[in-house]
Amino acid sequence: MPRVLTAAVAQMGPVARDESRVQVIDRLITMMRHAHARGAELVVFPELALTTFFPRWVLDSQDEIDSFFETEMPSNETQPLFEVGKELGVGFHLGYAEKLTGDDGVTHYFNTAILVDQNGEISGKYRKVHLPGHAEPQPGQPHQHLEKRYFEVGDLGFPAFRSMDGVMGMCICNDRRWPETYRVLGLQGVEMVMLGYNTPTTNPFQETESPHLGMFHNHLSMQAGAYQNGAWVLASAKAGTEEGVHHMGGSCIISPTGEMVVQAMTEGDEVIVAECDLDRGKYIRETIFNFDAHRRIEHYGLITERTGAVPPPEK
Ligand code: ING
Repeated sequence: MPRVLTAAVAQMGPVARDESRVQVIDRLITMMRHAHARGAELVVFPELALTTFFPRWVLDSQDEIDSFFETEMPSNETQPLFEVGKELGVGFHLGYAEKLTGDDGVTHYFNTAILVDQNGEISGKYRKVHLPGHAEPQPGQPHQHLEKRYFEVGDLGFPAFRSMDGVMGMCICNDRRWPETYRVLGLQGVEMVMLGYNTPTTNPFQETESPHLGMFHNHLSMQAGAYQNGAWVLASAKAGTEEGVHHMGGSCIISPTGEMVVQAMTEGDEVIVAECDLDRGKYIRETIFNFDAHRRIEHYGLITERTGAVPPPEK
């Protein structure tokens, strides 16, 4: 009996700086209901879905910084999304800014994503590891990219979770560009990777690429990661011009073969859906990317340390 999970990606258009959590949750519930009407049992929402992408600004007031973070999940404002998910039998992935105070009394700030199952229970959590941009404002830039200023590097690794009759993994935005992200999940037998992204098309840390290259690299990274690990990749953008900064769309569902199954057509709130056979990647992981049969870790050297080029062979 095939394990087919009908999954949706719910792309979001811009979230304004002053848009309340209640207003955003209403948008997410509208898209969840639409996805359910199209048969979806899972909905993937973007990175930092509850607020505008605030790392574009220098925020000096700690109170203002904290206003973008959640101190509990679910909270009174986000609880309705969990309730509707349970009512409809729809699980979801949600990205948000997480503030927590540990037992040691130290406060931590993470760029976080959770997986919530069809019973409205949190079945997985991930905290973003690859934080792009800077900790200090860059002079002369139309906007900043200060994720290193506002978030700590995630402390949960790249865990895979058994949920929704499959092996699920998550990553967040810049993580999707790094092959290590997919491989660490692939080594755990992941069958579906969910992620959200906020990708400005101009960035203070790199020359502005022509738009076609931005979208090419976006999809290239994910299609390669999907194929090389035999896993579905479901990617949800926060898109459109948000507080004056354009974010790329291109939300998509990619099969374990690396094929683009469905892609968003707009830069607004848009739901795309696909029937995902969780066994689709099995043949890839058992043949071409059979790690036990073909992967030769002993020949890779210390890939966790930077190594320089070797001198040319003796004549
Ligand atoms: N955003 C971007 C991303 O990795 C970026 C940063 C933009 C990197 C453009 C490279 C090119 O998609 C986040 N939030 O990681």
